[in-house]
Amino acid sequence: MIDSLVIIPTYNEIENIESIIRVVFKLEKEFHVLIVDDNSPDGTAAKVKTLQKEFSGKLFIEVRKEKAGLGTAYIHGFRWAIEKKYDYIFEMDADFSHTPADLIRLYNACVQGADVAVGSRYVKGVNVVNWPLYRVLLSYGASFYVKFFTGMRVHDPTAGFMCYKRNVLEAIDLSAVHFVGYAFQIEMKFRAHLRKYKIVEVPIVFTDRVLGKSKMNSSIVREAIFGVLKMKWMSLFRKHNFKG
Ligand SMILES: Nc1nc2c(ncn2[C@@H]2O[C@H](COP(=O)(O)OP(=O)(O)OP(=O)(O)O)[C@@H](O)[C@H]2O)c(=O)[nH]1
Ligand SMILES: [Mg+2]
Repeated sequence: MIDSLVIIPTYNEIENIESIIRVVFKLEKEFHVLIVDDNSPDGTAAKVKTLQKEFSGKLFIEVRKEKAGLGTAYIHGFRWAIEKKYDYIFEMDADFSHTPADLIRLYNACVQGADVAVGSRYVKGVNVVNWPLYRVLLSYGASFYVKFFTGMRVHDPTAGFMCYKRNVLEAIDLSAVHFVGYAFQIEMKFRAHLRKYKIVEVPIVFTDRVLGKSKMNSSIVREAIFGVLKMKWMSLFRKHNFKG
């Protein structure tokens, strides 16, 4: 029985999807892969369906009706993974910003005692390649902002390269998760932190996407800025709701 599922949300990733799937299946450790595609107009889902013939029993796809944000795509994937009883559930982007070989390092961190492993760019300095300066400043700045308001000792709270043990995702009330962009990543870590799960950061190097288009936009940034304040507020005054 394969214990690990990598969830990859996709929206218009036709240039990346086949290669990322092939690279994951070539790793030394065996992973299953679930693509959560939001009906990408570029045919990403159709490509995955073709590849399913070659990777039968280990490549899965869920297609949603329309683009509904990365956070809800992950929630969809988490529910799927919990139902199928995977022990280690990963988040990874399709665009090679995350190095698939690091999945094994995240896995090892969880096997060695972490409840949540975070592929972290900012454990020591800033390990980001080819991002424009404003993106680095935004992301690095966010890490101080989040630490200040939440008290969470995570250097890279917006990180989207993660491994969760299944019991963590089972304990969190997924239907109560509010946010969809970077704030979603912060919220998931904050919920795990409030429940006192052990969060371990694994240093990684993050490289800007080479192919395809970014889906980052100003509303995602705004959601994160105001979202952190809202999360803190909710955790103080509606603790049970937020902890759930
Ligand atoms: N299913 C789904 N996937 C999404 C959505 N938005 C983004 N994604 C995927 O989530 C991953 C991260 O999105 P990116 O656009 O790379 O966001 P980013 O890494 O913050 O920004 P860039 O690296 O600059 O592009 C990629 O695999 C995207 O295809 C969405 O609304 N639905
Ligand atoms: Mg990206």
